[in-house]
Amino acid sequence: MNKVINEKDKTIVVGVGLKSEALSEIKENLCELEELVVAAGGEVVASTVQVLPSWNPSTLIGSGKVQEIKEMVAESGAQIVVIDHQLSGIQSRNLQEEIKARVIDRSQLILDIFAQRARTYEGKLQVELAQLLDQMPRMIGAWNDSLSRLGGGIGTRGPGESALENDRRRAKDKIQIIKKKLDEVSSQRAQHRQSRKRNEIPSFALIGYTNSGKSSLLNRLTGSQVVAKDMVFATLDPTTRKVFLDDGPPAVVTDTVGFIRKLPTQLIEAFKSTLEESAEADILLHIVDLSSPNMERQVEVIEGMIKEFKWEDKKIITIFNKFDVAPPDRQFKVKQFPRVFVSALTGHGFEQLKKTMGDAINEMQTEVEMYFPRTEEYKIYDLSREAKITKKEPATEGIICFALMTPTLITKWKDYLVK
Ligand SMILES: Nc1nc2c(ncn2[C@@H]2O[C@H](COP(=O)(O)OP(=O)(O)OP(=O)(O)O)[C@@H](O)[C@H]2O)c(=O)[nH]1
Ligand SMILES: [Mg+2]
Repeated sequence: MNKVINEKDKTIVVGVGLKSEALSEIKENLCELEELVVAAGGEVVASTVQVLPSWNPSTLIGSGKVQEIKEMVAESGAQIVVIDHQLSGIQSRNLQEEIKARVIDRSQLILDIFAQRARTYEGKLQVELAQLLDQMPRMIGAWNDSLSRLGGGIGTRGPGESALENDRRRAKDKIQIIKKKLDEVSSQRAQHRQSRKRNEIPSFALIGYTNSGKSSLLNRLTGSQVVAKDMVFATLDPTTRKVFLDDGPPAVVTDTVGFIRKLPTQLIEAFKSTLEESAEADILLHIVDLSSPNMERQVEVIEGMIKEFKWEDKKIITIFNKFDVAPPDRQFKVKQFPRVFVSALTGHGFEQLKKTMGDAINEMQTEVEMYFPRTEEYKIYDLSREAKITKKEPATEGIICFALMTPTLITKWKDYLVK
């Protein structure tokens, strides 16, 4: 995989937006873009913003701005310019020719970070797929452009066309191969999930904006050592750990990749199998950084994702993290419910968090009455490992048990149910 930004590459970031967008939002996005550059290993040397009435088809931004950036590059010796908007193949090429530096867009930058972070076989495949999916339309753009430059229409063949067509075909083939490999990995993961389901272990998935503290929370909750860093997209590969809640059966918690505004759609498509981990979870834990000045917008992004993935019907607990550094009045402004205020750093609120998680599991269960004849009384021990037994009483030739159970468990133990 080609790295886009190299260590300490001098980078200029360009915020762009249409007049219809709020300037504050364009600037907020630009600050985030700077963080992304740092996460990729680059160094931001300058930034500039342009607000336009409409996009320029050949360079996205206006020609005056292009000249300004060209001068900024010459002055600072920057190697890379990152534009905070999707560029077409033609636009990148034109900008690069004009500015005399490598020009990339937000998607390419995010894909580059993902490429650097991917550790597992599956993660690497997913990133490679996302990069190919990102390149495809850019190739087509360049091809169409070469045709129109020659004044060609239907039936005319441009000189570079067959080479481009070859590249495209090769990329398409590669996409198919990677998708097949990913399907294999994903079916293995599905089997793991299936076996968890058979054993009926309730599952939680952590979702949230990048850097909100998902991994830190997992570590404190389960005593594990997942890498947690003050860095966007520190986590890529899903990690599942067991958690013991005071009241209720043991459960598992999965930590996955974080989300961000304007996440490239190719990435979402490529990371489908990682996202399935969240999709299959019984309960979603939405982690919000209560201390972030952009908290509300970050919540909107995640709630948008929840809608997009059709997860609205899932049970969701909102966890407001970083309570230790949040402005004191913030907690009174949030509307989500059920919710918990915690600090993964200090441990504040974890008792309440575990209680809320335990309650959520218990709510999924109903109390059933079961009868075990004397010859099968030993099975009650197995039952106690899978469900919470609320009452036991002797009956003729056996024992009556009351237990809290999920629908799947009820099916498994149906032979002992008292109708
Ligand atoms: N002050 C404070 N810092 C926290 C808290 N929780 C996490 N952090 C810090 O926030 C940063 C991000 O934490 P992570 O746990 O890596 O966040 P994440 O959501 O897993 O991030 P990605 O995997 O990059 O999406 C780290 O520097 C943590 O130390 C908290 O409760 N209080
Ligand atoms: Mg993480």
